[in-house]
Amino acid sequence: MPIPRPDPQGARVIAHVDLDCFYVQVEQRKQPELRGLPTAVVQYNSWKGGGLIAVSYEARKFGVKRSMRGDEAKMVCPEIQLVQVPIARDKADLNTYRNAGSEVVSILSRKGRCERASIDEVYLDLTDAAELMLSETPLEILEDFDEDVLKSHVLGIAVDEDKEKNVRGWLCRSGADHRDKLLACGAIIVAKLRSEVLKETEFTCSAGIAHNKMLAKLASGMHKPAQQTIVPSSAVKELLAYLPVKKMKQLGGKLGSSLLNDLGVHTVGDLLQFSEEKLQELYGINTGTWLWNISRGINGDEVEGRILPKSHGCGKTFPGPKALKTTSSVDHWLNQLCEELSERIQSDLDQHKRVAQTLTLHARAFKVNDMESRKKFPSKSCPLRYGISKIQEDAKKLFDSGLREFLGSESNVWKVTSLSLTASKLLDTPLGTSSILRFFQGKISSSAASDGTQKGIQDDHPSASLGCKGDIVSVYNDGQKLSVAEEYGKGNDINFQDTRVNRLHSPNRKSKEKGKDSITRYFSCGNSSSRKQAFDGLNVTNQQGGGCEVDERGSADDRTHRQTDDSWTLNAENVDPSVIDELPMEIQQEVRGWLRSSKRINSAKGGSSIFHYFSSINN
Ligand code: DCP
Repeated sequence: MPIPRPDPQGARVIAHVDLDCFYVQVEQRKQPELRGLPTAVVQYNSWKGGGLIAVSYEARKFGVKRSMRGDEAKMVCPEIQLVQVPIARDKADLNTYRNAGSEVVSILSRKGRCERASIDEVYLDLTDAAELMLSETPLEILEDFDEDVLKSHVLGIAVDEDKEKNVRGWLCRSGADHRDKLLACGAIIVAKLRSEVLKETEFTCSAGIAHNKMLAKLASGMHKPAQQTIVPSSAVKELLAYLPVKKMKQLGGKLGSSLLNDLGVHTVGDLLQFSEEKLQELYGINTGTWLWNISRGINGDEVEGRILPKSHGCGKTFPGPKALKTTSSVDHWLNQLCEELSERIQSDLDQHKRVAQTLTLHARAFKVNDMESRKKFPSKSCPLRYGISKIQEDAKKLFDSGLREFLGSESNVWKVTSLSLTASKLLDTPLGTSSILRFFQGKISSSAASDGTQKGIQDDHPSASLGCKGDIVSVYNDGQKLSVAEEYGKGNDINFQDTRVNRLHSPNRKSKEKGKDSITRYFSCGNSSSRKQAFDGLNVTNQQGGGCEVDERGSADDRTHRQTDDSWTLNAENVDPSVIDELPMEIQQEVRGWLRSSKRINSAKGGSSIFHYFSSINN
């Protein structure tokens, strides 16, 4: 349901930047001989030449469209170059495109808050940069405008033969109000960013510059490729008066159809005839107000400072005769998807220090003897455990659980036409915890190897078990439970634990100073569950921790830990800084950073505790 947000006070400058025929540009960069030629990227599917997913502007001139298949495109444009998406694990591999999108994002984010909205779209909040530019350079005196700026389309100004002169006049007219001046600065900034993107990545992009996200997004698609469009406030009414409702984000579906069929509303501007109360009466308070707002170009959505994806997903469709009919074929594909997902979340962890919390399985299926059934295959989620085999195991459980629910008591023959997996709830890890992990794992790996526990070491990959917690039980949608013993890999626990304790108590480590050996006891104390509680206590202030001392004064220091029943409390803010002194310098800095950020971490709901990083040791 759309959420109405009033425009914030004070003018904003928001840009929406969208790469042109993105996958085609990526392929043309790989094969420069394709530049300038009609080109399309086709899906991994040989049927009728494969489905087109991206079409170059040269090919569009011949009438080639994304909805066509390769064979059809060749009929319309015989010289079209068809490039197949890269393939890995028998399915499309979009990594090249994701990485290319990231290159662009890193350039665009130089000038303001940046939100990556999709693989090739970005919102920018350029308000501060525009205000700064305006305060330093009055536009009226600007003479040297970049060619790209003068080629901007400014909605509402005359488009005659001397368009560039008109644009120049609009950009630096003396009577402009502050809002328009800010937009003019925004246009200059965006043109510069676009030319940097071209220079550094060889990709062209188009942009919309307006006072809010909604208008910027509408504008970016108005003039493509490699152009930009500015929406001054004075042009909003006319823009919306002619904008078909279905073109507006969130009006493409049922709501847009209802406006069209029930109210006879064809354009967004047609909504102006309805009062806010009437729209609320018809569509509810939120949607009613949202409709009233958008018809006036009001949209207060913030540009979220997010340049990384919110989740990682991978899927595969099995159309027509390719539908999966056996659990073994489902298992095969789930394994493939899990491998890809595992690689991606691991790379996110390595590069961005983010941990995914939730694994979700979506599937589309039908019952062979009951084709009329409208019952959908239910999506299932569980806490995400790192490591390919764990993800595979969990994905299968999710599928089985979904299938049981989908079939109910009937014993029916089924077919699966799509499978997808998503890793979501990506939380920032406390600063530096991954190098703490590396530190401990380095020790454990080498020791364990000499102990002949190679098998455990392999399972003990840095990715293993991050994110799994004691509360994993009962999280399955259908109440199915995972054994906690299984989660904590009981079998290997003792070896690893002992190894770690021994290493930390190495004779090289002197603990003469007060508090110096306390953290070793902190890590070595008790069994794995008490250690877990101790770390949880560190991470979530006021939570109950494990039965071990934190520092030498700990037993007497009620501020630092308290014993209640058989559990302990540790407030991160009360950790004696001298305790940290005994750690290697690299770790010291990061633990301090982590303690500083503990407030932020505390606000994240379960699953982000430092214990997750150490729990892998026990698997
Ligand atoms: N894409 C896809 N399947 C779709 C739509 C898009 O795989 N049904 C991929 C290929 C596109 C990329 O996403 O290149 C970006 O999609 P856009 O809708 O932004 O379209 P393009 O960038 O290809 O073209 P345009 O210049 O019109 O934005």
